[in-house]
Amino acid sequence: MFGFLKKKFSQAIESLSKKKEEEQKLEKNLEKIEEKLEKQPEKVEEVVEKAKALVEKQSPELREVVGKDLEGVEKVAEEKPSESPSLFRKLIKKITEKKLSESDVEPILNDLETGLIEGDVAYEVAGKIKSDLKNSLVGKEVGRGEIKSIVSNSLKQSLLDILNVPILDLEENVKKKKPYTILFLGFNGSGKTTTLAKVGKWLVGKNYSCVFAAGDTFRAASLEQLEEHAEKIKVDVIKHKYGADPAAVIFDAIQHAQSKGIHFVLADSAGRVHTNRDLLDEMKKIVRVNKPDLKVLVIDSMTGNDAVLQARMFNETGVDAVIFTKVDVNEKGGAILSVTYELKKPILFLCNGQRYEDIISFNAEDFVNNLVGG
Ligand SMILES: Nc1nc2c(ncn2[C@@H]2O[C@H](COP(=O)(O)OP(=O)(O)OP(=O)(O)O)[C@@H](O)[C@H]2O)c(=O)[nH]1
Ligand SMILES: [Mg+2]
Repeated sequence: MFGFLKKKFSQAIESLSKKKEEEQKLEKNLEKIEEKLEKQPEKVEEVVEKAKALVEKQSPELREVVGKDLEGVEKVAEEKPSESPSLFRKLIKKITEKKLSESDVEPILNDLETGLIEGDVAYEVAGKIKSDLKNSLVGKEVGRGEIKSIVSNSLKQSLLDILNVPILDLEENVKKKKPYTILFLGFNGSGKTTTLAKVGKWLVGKNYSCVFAAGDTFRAASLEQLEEHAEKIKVDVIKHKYGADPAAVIFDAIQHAQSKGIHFVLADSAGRVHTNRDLLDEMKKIVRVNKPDLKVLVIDSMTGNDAVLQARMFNETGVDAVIFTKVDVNEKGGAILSVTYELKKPILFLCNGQRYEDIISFNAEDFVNNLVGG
């Protein structure tokens, strides 16, 4: 699950850490030879040679800068040997400046941004992650051994910020409103009907009563598909004929639930009618007539960048929460970040398979820890 994004995040953490870790290793080694210089300032020539060799071996890119300074140390040592250790100390500091600089992070963050876009993260969101990281890293003091956790914590914070949306608790909500009607919206094939059945099973498992409303009267076999699930889960289905008005079907289901004291009405809907405009008009009518308590947009997480367009389109009816499906077959995962950033609505569940039990309550921290590690 989300292997692609995980890889991009861990590559960025590794690259950002590597440079600092190398500098810190060099610092440690230089400190050791500095101790020698303090004890025996007359050995300056030997110490400088050793330092040059170390730099050459560990950070050849620093050769030019450090080379000149080391010669400076040697020169001072000839005239005033007592000052050479402090000069050497200054040099170590210069090499291993503890603050992260813009040039340390910029190229790595650019690579991360490109990687995120390849992973279906919308441009705007990838840009936000990049600038969050830059703001929290540049100028930051980094102690030895701290760099990895600093980078990964900054990354986690940025992702949590994107996923910082209200939490939705169906069990709390049904205490206030019964029956509680949930309308499942989304494009054809996104997983509405399967997800509706999973949610039904999940609720029945918690001892809530449910009725299904067969609000997809358009697609061939949609009624049979819903009835099959209802039979397995042992809940009633309210249905009309194919071609009937879905708003009327859902209306009847709500009446049925009211008269029987049922907790939840789970209303299916069509994913495709003649045009997207017709589909939206149909959804708007359902909403107008039935005022569902929760309009849940079901998005196939494999949709890629189109997911944001879908979200915007369905949000014309007012989306209250989102469920992402097929995360079991999704390597990228960017759609979850992009859609949540766009809609700022709760993620009710992630669905990770075709069985009833393949449904996970969403927890932003678990999700982020899974992506970033740790
Ligand atoms: N791997 C995987 N497959 C899923 C998941 N959710 C749904 N599917 C499959 O996706 C396909 C479409 O699911 P449906 O529930 O029929 O989708 P729908 O949105 O109701 O489709 P329409 O009724 O045509 O609009 C089915 O084969 C499901 O088994 C999931 O989380 N993981
Ligand atoms: Mg369906």
